[in-house]
Amino acid sequence: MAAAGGQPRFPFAGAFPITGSGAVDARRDQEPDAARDMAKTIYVLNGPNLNLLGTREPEIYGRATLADVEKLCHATAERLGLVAEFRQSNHEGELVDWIHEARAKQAAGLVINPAGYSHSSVAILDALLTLAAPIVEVHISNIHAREPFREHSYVSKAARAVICGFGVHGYALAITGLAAMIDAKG
Ligand code: CA2
Repeated sequence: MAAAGGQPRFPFAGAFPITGSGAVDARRDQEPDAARDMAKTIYVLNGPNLNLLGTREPEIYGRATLADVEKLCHATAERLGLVAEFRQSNHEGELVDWIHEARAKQAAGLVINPAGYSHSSVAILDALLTLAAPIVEVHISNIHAREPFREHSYVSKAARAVICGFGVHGYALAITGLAAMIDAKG
């Protein structure tokens, strides 16, 4: 997990009760019922060709399908008191529209695997830069250990954190980290 340049390394560190004193639970207990009961929505967006996950290149991407990843994201989000809006598109403009939707609906955060658009899309970067909510970029493979053109991601500039190389488990890690960022913000 790498924090983006210019950001504090672990801005959400305070979200974890280090001593086991139950600090987080204590703070939640003080919140009004309505606020506590209203689940926050996060968007989980997936770029081109990820609909084919599990059908080829298992040595790079594993055998899980996108439906498996969706289940993992819903389960992880639910465990953390969040609701995941999970989507995939092969079209750059549709991904941009969904980022605008996340902004309009005041999503609490966004996880994105921009897939091939990571390495080419200024349009997706520009859309992400309009979001105030935290963004976590995720890649199934380790993009730094592959072809040189995969090493650079335009999207990373807008991301609070980047996760790569953990396989599809990276989505669960991304949502867990995002939840801590959201919690730290209050
Ligand atoms: O490692 C990742 O998650 C990537 O974002 C996946 C992209 C690739 O262009 C990025 O460099 C890294 C590729 C998505 C295509 O995924 C498929 C997986 C299995 C079968 C077919 C496509």
